Amino acid sequence: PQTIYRKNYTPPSFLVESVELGFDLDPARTIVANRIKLVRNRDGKHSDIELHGEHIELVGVRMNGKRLKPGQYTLSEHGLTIRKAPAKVTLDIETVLAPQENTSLSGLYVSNGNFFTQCEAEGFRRITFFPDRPDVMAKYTVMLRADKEKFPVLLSNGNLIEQGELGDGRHYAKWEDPFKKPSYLFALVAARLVCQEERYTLQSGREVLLQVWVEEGNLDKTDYAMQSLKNSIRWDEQRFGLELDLDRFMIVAVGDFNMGAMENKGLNIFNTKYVLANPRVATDVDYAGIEAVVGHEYFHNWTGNRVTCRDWFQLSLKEGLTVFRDQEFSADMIGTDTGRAVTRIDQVRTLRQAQFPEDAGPMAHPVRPDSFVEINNFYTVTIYEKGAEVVRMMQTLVGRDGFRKGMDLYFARHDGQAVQCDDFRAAMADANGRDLKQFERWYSQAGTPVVKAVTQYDAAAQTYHITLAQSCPDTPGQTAKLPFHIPVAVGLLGADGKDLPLYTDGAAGQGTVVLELTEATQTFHFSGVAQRPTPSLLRDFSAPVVLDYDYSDAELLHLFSHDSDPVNRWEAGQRLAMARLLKLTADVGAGAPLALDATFIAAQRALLTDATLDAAFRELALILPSETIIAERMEVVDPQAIHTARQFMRRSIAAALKPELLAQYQANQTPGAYSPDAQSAGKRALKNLALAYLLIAPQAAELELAQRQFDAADNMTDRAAALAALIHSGAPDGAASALKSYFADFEHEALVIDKWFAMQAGAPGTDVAAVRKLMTHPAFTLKNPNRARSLIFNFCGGNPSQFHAADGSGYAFWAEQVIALDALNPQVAARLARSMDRWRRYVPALQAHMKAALERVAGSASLSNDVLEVVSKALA
Ligand code: BAL
Ligand code: ZN
Repeated sequence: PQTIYRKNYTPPSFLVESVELGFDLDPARTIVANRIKLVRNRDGKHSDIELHGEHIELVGVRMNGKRLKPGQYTLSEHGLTIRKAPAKVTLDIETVLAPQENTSLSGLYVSNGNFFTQCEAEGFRRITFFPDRPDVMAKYTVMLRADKEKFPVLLSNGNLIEQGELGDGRHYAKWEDPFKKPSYLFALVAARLVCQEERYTLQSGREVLLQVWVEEGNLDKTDYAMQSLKNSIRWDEQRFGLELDLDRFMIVAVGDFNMGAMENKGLNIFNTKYVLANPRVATDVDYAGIEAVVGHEYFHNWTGNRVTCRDWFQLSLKEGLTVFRDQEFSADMIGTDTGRAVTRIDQVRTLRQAQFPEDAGPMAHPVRPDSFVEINNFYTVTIYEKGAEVVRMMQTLVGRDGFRKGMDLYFARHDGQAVQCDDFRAAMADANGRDLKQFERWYSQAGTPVVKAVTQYDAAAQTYHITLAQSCPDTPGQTAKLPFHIPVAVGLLGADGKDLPLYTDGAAGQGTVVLELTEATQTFHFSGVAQRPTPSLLRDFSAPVVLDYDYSDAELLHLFSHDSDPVNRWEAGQRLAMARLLKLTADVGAGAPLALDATFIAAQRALLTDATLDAAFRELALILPSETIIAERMEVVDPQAIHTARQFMRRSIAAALKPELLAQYQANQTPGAYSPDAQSAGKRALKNLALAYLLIAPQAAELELAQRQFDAADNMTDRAAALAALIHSGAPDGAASALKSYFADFEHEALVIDKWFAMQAGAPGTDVAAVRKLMTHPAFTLKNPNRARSLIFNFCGGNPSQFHAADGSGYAFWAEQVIALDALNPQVAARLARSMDRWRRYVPALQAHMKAALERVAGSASLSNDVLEVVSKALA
């Protein structure tokens, strides 16, 4: 396969003025008529028209009305080239597709009998021949024709300008998008659907139509998505002065979807997972996900659609920024300081769980990559979540008001354009008179920087010195990294646990100061420090780095009890736990006896029972670092030892804190009607964490408690938590009957059945044989991405002690499934292929099995570029 390099970017030779698309929709044979008006681009290098096209049949092409003969164009498996074209051209291109055969879910496809599209990144070329690149923006008019009985609803981008009957049972609808857009934002839906709709008044007084489209039985699950959409619209007006630019905004839910959702102009297409919710079927986490994803896609309307990417190397320009925006939206919707901190802690956990490992593995890439084989492999946690961290750091450096100024300048300069990550950084710098040149390295250098801190206190001079040294490990293709521009937020705690007033350059008396680390090593001086402080470093996780500081237990306990920064308070607890988990893991490996100190237990107890703290915060602080996060801290990973160590710690906590856990279980009940608000969700989270602990080595009373919750729950959060606790308890009878009744109750709710598979896939008691058995269940199918993810991904990525079985059976299973999925859906297969990224770090016996499995996949015939890129990089 061919590698594509950022440095080889060339402007398009032709630009598109307008596109008129006509669809005669038929699941077996859809005919697409495409009229494109092209003009020669002044910046273009030649006079050839290059149109992308894949997996479609060309019926005919006319240029300025004349049919082109085969010798006048070149057709390859990647597209169509017309050599030496005149400066102004109208092309009429007809293609034929078979949407019902399209299992890749890219381009035009059929899901449950309905038509949907997914065009990002390069799906439009599976519909028609077109310059399918984001820097070619055009106005679209779309005519849809289909059987009226089967497809009563016909939707596309923009405004509905005409509709009517065609005779012989068919009807049509014509849509026009008033805004220029790149082809990846094109969408159509032809379906039997119903909608919840609402007229909504923007702050300016303009009225818009909002719609949420779902299958008939799901109209009782659209309220939260609609509410989230209205909240998003209001939030973007208030925080960024950005108004909805269309008269109509639609969200459509589809059960077969590769991603979470897609920001097509005016016609967002969503995975049902991020639309459908009512208390009976959706958990608190689902509700939060819906709010975040509805926000995310809506915010793309400005950051992505109005200003888009010049090329796919700039993907983080829209994704990092839009994730940052949806993170801020979710935090603002909670509206409290602790609520904000809780969302921040969640972000840090995601980074450590998924992004840091990616940054340290074979697929590591900069936020703005230099090359790729398959762009679909680059919709990563680095582009999204690290990209959002990079945007967040800019806000930390220029301040919230400065950030707004930078956003305003970005839109003033680039509205309607396809631009680069550098343009965003330049707008931030210019609007604030800041030099952000060095900051560019966050976009160009991969890898997670390590910041090593050393402190020194001089009692006589009352001075305190913090020396920060940064380094960044090598990543594929990149060595000898240059220093980053790192904002390090710092506070100093006195013996009473309060923040000391800080006196240093740029700070006079605040509790927190942002140090700007730009050199390899720098020392920062504080004066007027009357006592030896406890440093609270990297507050609010002010940069996506690993902080290396030799904290004593006493210091960590002090921070854990008192830090005014909740994120670092949580972090101190994680450090206390991690140190012990690493020691326990080593002890397991050495066959030494395991023990957990009373100090740690006491700290856990104090936290659990501290009623002054929000339940949501306590729950997060009580979650131990995951097995994946522990593995990342080890040179040589023994997954069984990690699992044993972590389970030992959980059992010890459960045994020592049983009365307190029971008391918290009772104290955090949420009587009354279910509400997904953060306060109630936090209480349920803490209560259900307590339940999970109580079910670790359950007696009859605890099993009964879980069973009672399962039976009585009026919401999915409590029901699923009780079921998960029963499954994890290893008490087979309780779990079996609960699993059975849960399945019977929700047989027709696909998203709930996904949870049923997922809970079993992730349970340490579920081995490969059990997963294989679940795959034979009539409700299982590889073809539906949500279902495949719920069982197979959750096993390969979320059940380390079984996936890494000593005989390599988990890896053999993985190889089989990657190959099977690849034949259906390469994008989803390539995601699963990533489960083996870190194979070189495992104990030699496992490494050998992993390598064999990787080689088996790499050697399989007719592999997609998607999977080939992932496994080749892993083996390189
Ligand atoms: N643009 C792909 C889906 C998303 O990030 O919103
Ligand atoms: Zn996005």
